[in-house]
Amino acid sequence: SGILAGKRGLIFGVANKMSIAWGIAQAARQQGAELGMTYQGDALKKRVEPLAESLDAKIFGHLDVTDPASMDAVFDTVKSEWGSIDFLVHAIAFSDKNELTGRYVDTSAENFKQSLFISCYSFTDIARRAEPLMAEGGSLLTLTYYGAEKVMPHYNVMGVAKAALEASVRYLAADLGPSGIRVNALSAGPIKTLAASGIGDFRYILKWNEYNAPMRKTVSIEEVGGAAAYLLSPLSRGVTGEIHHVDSGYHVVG
Ligand code: 0WD
Repeated sequence: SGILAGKRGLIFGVANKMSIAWGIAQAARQQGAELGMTYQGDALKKRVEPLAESLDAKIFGHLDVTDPASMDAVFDTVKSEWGSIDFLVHAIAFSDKNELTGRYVDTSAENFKQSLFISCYSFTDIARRAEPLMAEGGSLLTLTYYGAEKVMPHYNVMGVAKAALEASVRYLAADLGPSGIRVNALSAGPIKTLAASGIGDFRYILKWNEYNAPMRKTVSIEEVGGAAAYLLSPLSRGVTGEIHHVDSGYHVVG
């Protein structure tokens, strides 16, 4: 039972127990979903395997969004083993951490291309590959951050990448809506994860949110998971192209 009972979905971007994708995976499982996961490279394989096992999730192997052969392999395996999916979560982003400090204006062309490719284009690439697996309709979800809307200290090129990601949520929603596929993003407040530890002065950002957000606290991966379960489920069947903030209300004051 649960709002995702009888639904099958893929969750990309679990690195460890702190990952937002892990909070989403746990919530989706609690709500009755059957899950598939991937890991990025052998270093994460050892971490992700036991996590997947604890949720009875199937591991579809290595996925690196910059490696088209790994994308082909994962989607081919999902097609042959599952045939179809109901939802997909993209919780993937990357930038050279040397550029997540100092000034945005100093971003290199190389890191600009890499950050936009991994943090934005990969969601479009994944959406295109997921469409044929969602013949009965489905829900695609990505993760974004307030730095897309407002200048946040040190978020720099990631803010530009997230702005592009949020725009692509709207274009994808328009393209895939006629096929019954919804496309949304959760804009999560700051959470201490592996990816976040690369951002300069991240502890200060956490404190700032805690002092200023209407709810006077930061959010947990469980709270992001709860909102994700709703957006992945038929409860949100009238919702697409939406950027939904899960940030203790910070965006109304910040
Ligand atoms: O405060 C935060 N932590 C927030 C994160 C606030 C708002 C949004 N987000 C976003 C991130 O930008 C990202 O899109 O949430 C998403 C998930 O990030 P996370 O949970 O904060 O971070 P983490 O646990 O590190 O997971 C991101 C993972 C990677 O981990 P590392 O840290 O090893 O790069 O994204 C995956 C990888 O597992 N990833 C890739 N997967 C496939 N191919 C690639 C790639 N090329 N690059 C990174």
